[in-house]
Amino acid sequence: MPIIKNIVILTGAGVSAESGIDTFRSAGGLWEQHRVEDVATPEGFARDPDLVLRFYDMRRAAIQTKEPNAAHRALARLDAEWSGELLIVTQNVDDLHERAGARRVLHMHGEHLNAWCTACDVRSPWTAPLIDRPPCPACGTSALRPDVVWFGEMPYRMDDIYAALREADLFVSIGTSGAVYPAAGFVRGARDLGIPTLELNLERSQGSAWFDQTRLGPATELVPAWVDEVLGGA
Ligand code: BV8
Repeated sequence: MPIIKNIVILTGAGVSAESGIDTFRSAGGLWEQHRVEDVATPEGFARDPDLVLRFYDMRRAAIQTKEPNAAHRALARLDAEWSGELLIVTQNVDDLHERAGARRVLHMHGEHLNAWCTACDVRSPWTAPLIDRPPCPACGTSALRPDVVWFGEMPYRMDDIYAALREADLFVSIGTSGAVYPAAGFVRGARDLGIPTLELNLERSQGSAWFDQTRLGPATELVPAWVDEVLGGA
């Protein structure tokens, strides 16, 4: 078994599903209730800002009523006890990784609990609705938008993610369908770098064929067991 020192973990909506946060593509999921192009694109925001602001106000309020689950807690434990490099790259815009205690977390698609001012470019911590066009805490302009990466927009900190992947000895993907790029391409990048890859997911994903190993089941069972294994072997 090769020595594992540096780990990159990619998480998606599936890691927060058991906390009661809707995933995107599951039956009754977010994309069944809303047209992606209407609520998660800059064009949709330009066309109907109220529709988009209400969509994110609803989700921002909802996550504040949810709690981290055993998968979030297990990853927070790994973060606290792992002496090597570790980066939790999440596609999720909720704050459950951090509320579970994880620190080495990178939100590549943004965060619900920030508001981004399109006038002064400042991102401010935000828990309230944006529909009433509140003033930006930094410049006072009413030009706030959700701090999330919409389709067609560049994800955050891609250089940091690729740098961590280049140093990684293991790439693990948890609770993601592998439907959205560039995140869905990380497993192939890891393979090309000769890095072992592991998938933990409820069902096979669009990327399963690219993983060395896939374990199927709920994150609250698979993730604590995997963390025990890794720390047990540490
Ligand atoms: C970009 C924030 C330029 C907003 C999101 C290449 C090929 C084809 C298309 C493209 C391409 N490159 C770019 C594109 C276009 C596009 C794209 O990928 N389109 C898709 C639809 C084909 N990508 C973009 O536009 C991206 N920007 O490309 O910029 C560029 C190019 C190169 C390099 C740099 C930049 C921006 C995409 C980001 C959009 N914003 N979120 C918001 O949240 O509202 S994406 C959003 O959807 C999530 O963040 C996430 O990324 C994605 C949803 O996926 P998942 O999280 O996986 O959720 P899903 O519901 O799909 O699946 C859940 C999984 O969990 C399932 O597998 C299920 O089995 C499992 N599960 C469920 N319950 C459990 C579980 N597992 C374990 N336990 C459980 N209990």
